[in-house]
Amino acid sequence: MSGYFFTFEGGEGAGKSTQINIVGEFLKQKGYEVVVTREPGGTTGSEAIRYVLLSGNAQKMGRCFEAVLFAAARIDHINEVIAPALKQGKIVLCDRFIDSTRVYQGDEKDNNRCKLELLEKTAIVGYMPDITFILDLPAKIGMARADKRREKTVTVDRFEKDDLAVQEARRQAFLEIAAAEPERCRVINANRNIDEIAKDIEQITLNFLKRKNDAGN
Ligand code: T5A
Repeated sequence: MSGYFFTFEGGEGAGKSTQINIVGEFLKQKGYEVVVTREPGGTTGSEAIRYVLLSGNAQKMGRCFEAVLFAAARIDHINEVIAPALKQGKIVLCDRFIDSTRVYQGDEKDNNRCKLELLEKTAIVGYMPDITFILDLPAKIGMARADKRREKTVTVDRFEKDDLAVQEARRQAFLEIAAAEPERCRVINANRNIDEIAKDIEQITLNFLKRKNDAGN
């Protein structure tokens, strides 16, 4: 038996963590076994890499170096958390995955696209998400939400420091991925209240699971 793999993507403060927790609880109440996890992170080794990346310590080594670190964290995360959970028939909900690498570590001129594609294939060994929810909202609103959330924590991470134009370009890059892969990606208007967004995601998730159930897999 194999489970299902849903990822949540979008810019800073788009509401991914908020929605993943709501949908996770919703699915548990429906009787599904659910694993909620995140990238970079999800294992001891990957959380250590997360610290190196988000503190900005790897920034001076360049985008390629950072991309390799994200991929290394992903390999460990897949081996230790995602693959075992899917093999046990669980639903895995992951906060960020391959699309974040494509968007954040890709450069504006797509110079390193081939390298990133190769790195992605090597890291995920076929573990593609069944559905990717792309939470879309203007970068300015997302950054304001992230600023508000941060009041409860402490520091701005390496990628949150990038200016509004960079954050808005990332939003467009996520939308381009969604347009290129409509089977996998669902764009969710995240510029609404939390409950409205959750209802959409829950409906899409239930429809998917029903289709799979009806098809006998
Ligand atoms: N990264 C990651 C890469 O560069 N490459 C990669 O391959 C990967 C995997 C991760 C960073 O690493 C980069 C991208 C990131 O910069 P992170 O801390 O995990 O760092 O960053 P985010 O995922 O961006 O986390 P955020 O917390 O900033 O964003 P979320 O999870 O999208 O937002 P959330 O749910 O925490 O909400 C933020 C605030 O808004 C409120 C929440 O209550 C919270 O206070 N909120 C809403 N307010 C109004 N209306 C709504 N609908 C709301 N939804 C949430």
